[in-house]
Amino acid sequence: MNGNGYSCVEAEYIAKHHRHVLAANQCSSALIKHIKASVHLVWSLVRRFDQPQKYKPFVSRCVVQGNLEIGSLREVDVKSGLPATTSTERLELLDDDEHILSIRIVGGDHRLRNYSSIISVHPEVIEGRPGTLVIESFVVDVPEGNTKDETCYFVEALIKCNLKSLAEVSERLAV
Ligand code: A9S
Repeated sequence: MNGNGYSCVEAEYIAKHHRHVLAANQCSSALIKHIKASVHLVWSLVRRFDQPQKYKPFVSRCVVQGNLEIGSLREVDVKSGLPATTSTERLELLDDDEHILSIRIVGGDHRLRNYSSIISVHPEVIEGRPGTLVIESFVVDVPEGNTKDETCYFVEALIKCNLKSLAEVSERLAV
């Protein structure tokens, strides 16, 4: 499998769970992370819509109004040094059977318009032990004055940081 390609298994999960309808001025991509921890442990971190700071390194604070149901909104404050300070995000899907979380960004002082993402976690065996395949996909508007590549590169860099941190937190807890 080359650096840009997906394995058969990954491509199957993407086709099944990571369908995005793209408008003309949007870009989309899917990132993969293999984590040496059980899917139960990784999902317990990913599913916490109310506490993204459990693993997301850029999040400094998160407040959810009401309880965790489809349509709930979270106010995310992010750390200094980023081209943003806040993001308002809506819970679109939280499936504890298929292990899929989907959110939509509906507000904030950043430049990600019409951003929605899907993260799914799948059991796999890594070096003979329980592991987790994480897939995170997104779709977002390409801002005026930016190219699709620039936009994808920016978002992919952030998501790669999130997934690297998810792996570190999960693997530390799995010891
Ligand atoms: O947190 C995620 O799941 C993914 C992204 C791309 C979040 C990005 C971000 O929170 C910043 C980190 C603040 C960067 C938002 C919404 C906008 C940014 O510019």
